[in-house]
Amino acid sequence: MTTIALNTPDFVKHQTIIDWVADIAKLTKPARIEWCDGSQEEYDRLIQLMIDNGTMIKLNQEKHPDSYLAFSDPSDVARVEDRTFICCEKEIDAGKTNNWQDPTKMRATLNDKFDGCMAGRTMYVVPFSMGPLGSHIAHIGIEITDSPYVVASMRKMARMGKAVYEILGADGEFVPCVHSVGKPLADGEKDVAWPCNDEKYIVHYPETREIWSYGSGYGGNALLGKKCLALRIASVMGREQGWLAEHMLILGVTNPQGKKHYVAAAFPSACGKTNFAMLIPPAGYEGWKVETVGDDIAWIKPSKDGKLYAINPEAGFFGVAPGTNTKTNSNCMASLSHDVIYTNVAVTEDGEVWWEGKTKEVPANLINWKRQKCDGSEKASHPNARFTVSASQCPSIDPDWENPAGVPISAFIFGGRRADTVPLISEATDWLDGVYKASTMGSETTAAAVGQQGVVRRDPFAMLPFAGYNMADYFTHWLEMGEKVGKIANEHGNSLPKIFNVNWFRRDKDGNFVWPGFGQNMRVLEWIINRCEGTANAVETPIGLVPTYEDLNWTASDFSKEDFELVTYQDKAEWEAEIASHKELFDRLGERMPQALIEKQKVLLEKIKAEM
Ligand code: TSX
Ligand code: MN
Repeated sequence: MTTIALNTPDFVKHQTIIDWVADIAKLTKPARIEWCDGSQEEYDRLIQLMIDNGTMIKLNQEKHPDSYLAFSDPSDVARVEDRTFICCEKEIDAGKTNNWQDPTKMRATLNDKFDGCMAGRTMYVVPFSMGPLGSHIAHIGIEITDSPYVVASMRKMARMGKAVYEILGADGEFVPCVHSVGKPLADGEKDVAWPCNDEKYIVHYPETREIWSYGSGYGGNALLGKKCLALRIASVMGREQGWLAEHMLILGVTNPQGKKHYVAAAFPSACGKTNFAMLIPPAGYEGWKVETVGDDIAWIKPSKDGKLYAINPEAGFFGVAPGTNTKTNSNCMASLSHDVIYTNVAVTEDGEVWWEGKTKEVPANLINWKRQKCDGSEKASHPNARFTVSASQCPSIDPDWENPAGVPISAFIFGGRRADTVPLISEATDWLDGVYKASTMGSETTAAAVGQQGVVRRDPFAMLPFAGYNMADYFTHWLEMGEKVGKIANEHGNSLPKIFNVNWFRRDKDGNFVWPGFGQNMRVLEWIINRCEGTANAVETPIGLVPTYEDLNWTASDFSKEDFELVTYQDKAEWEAEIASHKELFDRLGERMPQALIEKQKVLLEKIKAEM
């Protein structure tokens, strides 16, 4: 058995990394090693390689300059939650909502799976920073992968390249990430267009801060900087070090007087996070500006004077294509004007991309995401089809989106997709009330037929699939952050961000949405920032502070007081059932549930019974 040459380039001076790469090569036995430098030349070469291999096609270069379309294996199209593991020493530290496995046992399994798994392939070493290079809030990772698709995507989604090694120096800290599609090639064996393995493992070691991913090439499983590092591992680091790693978009709102506020918002999937992050103010909001810092993840650190500063650890958008159009998100559509990697959308005969909801008309002679001619019997694009694009291409990108100091957060917004019960907007009375609202967040499954009520799935803080530790401990961390940072803030004349709960998705008896949503959400956003400024009114109700019809700005709107009633009414029976179901959630989350939230549930139920 010959050992392959490491060929360590001059720009890598970090012996721990060199030794680790050598160890992984010894285990996975690739045909060659390539240390990525993040250059355009490298990107172009890998794209050409994937075109030659049949992984992707080049799109119509007049309509889509420098853009490409990859087709995945039909079985490798989404995150695999049941194959996602948190391997800490004690099971209780992973909690009821994570798949736990004994770290020693998992190491044996992984050693077996990764043994020779890169045979016949190139092993790429990908250096990346989550967050602006050198930011005190940023963290560095190195991903070893045998997928050129991962390398090309990481270049858009993270700050990738040899400059990362300059920051690391000889002994800087990094999160080691190992990824393989799990499809070794025998001598002379021809590769397939999208190699992957039926058996998948997405493994996190919170204690040693390692990530191991096997069997999938899909973004959420394979771009390890995103969900694995920036959420699961970072949430553990944040708890230890006193900061927050959150599944939140970040946007800035500037009023006509030039006063700017940043808000961070958490929504479960299928609630339009990317659309909200790129909101365009409607008619009547001339002079207002909404700018985008991030659409998926926020890392939030307290400053010495008790303010919370957030960065977007990502450098790009890995967004769901279906449903995106110039009406729902024209900033996003403009971001896609060039340099995009699409995955699993459909393509027209002249090389233009198409997905459900892009245009009203379905183009003739489409090739669907399974590379077959469309006959109308199946969707042309996969419902989870994606675009991967650099955030710098977004017309609404915030001037401070790469500020290493982050942006100060005035408010947190939590929301879900609820046909009933939850009003358009409410404000928490204090931090504990806000943490309660976020921890009991729910969203309806969207597979339900129109008009039919979906099933509510609880998704605390929209973090259920992404917290790298016990969800109950995560609530405690939020409560403790409130206490510690709140105290420091008070000492400096500052205050904690206010916390709000929104629901854009309420329906009437016939199943029609009663709130127009999209740009109209600006009216809610204005009330939120005016509440932060102290210039907007609210009335107290058993479930929090709410605006009256008169408290919202209806300039250039025909939304009536009766319409407003439909999106804001509070139904006593619905709320009694709602609060009762919160107890089921808390019981499910186990013995580490903070007492303050358990008490809050009881108090709320009594309050609703007495006052609603
Ligand atoms: O993204 C959405 N947002 C947030 C926008 C800033 N969506 C799309 C969700 C799927 C990803 C919404 N859908 C929103 C919303 O506020 N609201 C709705 C529901 C809705 C859908 C259609 C209409 C009104 C409401 N009206 C017409 O189609 C004419
Ligand atoms: Mn997400």
